[in-house]
Amino acid sequence: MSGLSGAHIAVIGLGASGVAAARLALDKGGDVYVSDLCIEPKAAARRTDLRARGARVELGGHDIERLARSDMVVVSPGIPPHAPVLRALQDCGVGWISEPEFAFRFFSGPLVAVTGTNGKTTTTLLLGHLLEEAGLRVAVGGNVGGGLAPPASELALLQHPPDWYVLEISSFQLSGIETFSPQVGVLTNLSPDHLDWYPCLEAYYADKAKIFDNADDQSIWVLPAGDDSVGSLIGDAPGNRFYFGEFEESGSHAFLTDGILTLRAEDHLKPLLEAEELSLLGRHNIRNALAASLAAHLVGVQDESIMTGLRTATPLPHRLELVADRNGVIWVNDSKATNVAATRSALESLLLPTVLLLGGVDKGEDFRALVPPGANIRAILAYGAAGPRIVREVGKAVLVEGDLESVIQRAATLAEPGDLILLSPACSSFDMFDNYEERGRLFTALACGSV
Ligand code: UMA
Repeated sequence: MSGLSGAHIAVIGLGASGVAAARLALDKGGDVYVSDLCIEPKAAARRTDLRARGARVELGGHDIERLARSDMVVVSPGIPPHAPVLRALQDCGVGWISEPEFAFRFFSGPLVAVTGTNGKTTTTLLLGHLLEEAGLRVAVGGNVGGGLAPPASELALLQHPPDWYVLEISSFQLSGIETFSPQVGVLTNLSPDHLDWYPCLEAYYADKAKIFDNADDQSIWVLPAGDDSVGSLIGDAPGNRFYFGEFEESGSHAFLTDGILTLRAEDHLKPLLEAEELSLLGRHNIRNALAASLAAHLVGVQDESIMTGLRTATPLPHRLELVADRNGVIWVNDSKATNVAATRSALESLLLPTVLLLGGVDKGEDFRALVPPGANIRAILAYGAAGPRIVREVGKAVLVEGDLESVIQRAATLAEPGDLILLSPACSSFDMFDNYEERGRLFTALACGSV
């Protein structure tokens, strides 16, 4: 898409995506209208900035008539399909697109898109790092958030187009795509999530499947090996499929052999790095590293460069992050684990006796499968809105009333030297915090004894 001169572009939501989309639309010559339900000071500051750039901005509501008159409506991912504003647009027969779809129309270079239930951010950022280590100019962003990387629309504003765009894309963002088509698509894994948002698991998976919508014979897909649900998701979408997994399976291209991350290229094996040398904790991070290495290999990065990149990769905050080692007790912040699969995977990776902190917003997932067989559990403390259901569904769990600070104090009294205190809540944070980062920061500060 070359420009938008004079086109009426409406942007719904004034969060990070909305601001970036509005700035991109203005940059391309659009006549921009942005609206948001919220009237908080942060939104007011954003309104001032966007007004100064030439947009019309309305807080405290959405003008449906005006939205319906627009040539294009760009929706922020945090606005659910059942939100009154989207219902009203649907009733008027007005369609909308998601923010990454809008950004994609202005990308001028090839794209790797990374989706999946867990591990998206780690895989996206690690892949960006591997490409950078290879001397490529890379624009990394999308759903990542947390100040670690910008929304897709900001990447579309870059003066000098990169060699590769690398974008994390969520199911909410995929739900509003039309033309979005990555050269390389990575699917990290699939498991239940966001059941407070979707009417059923199939609806969540259906949005994930949209990544394959615009596939052609040249598309490259990096997929977890041996996962039937992924097989049904991709169906008969065109393109070439490459598989990664912990174990070597027939037809897989990235796996562990004798504890070494290994790629299969044509008919030879290329050992990359001892898994123990990887600075990212946990078995799931081995899978993320295999997915990122395979994607890097497929876009043409030399194996030697991938080896260097894996060696120099650093852990991300809030993802199995070791934050303190005090009086013989290790504290691990895994606040980003906002679903059952992520917490289960943390418990599979950590072998020390664990005091697990579990709770937050109840997203409707089944907690009964949360503790894997053989997990080394010292205690499970359940808290927050989901606390009572966790206690009913997870053996050993006890309810702790009060805020996260009270939960942490209780955990500290239960942990013995040699134990691990793990915040891996399996729930989102919105009952007590603005986001999982704020929750993780408080845990870290308390773990370090600095509050
Ligand atoms: N709003 C309305 N009308 C409504 C409902 C909401 O105006 O009816 C407004 C809210 O008042 C708010 C704005 O919409 O101001 C919220 O938009 P948003 O939630 O989309 O916020 P952004 O800051 O744009 O963040 C989004 C992603 N958030 C979600 O998908 C919930 C961020 O992902 C992402 O980093 C960012 O775009 C840039 O791409 C975060 C996330 O938690 C990290 N993602 C989920 C996940 O990873 O599991 C999907």
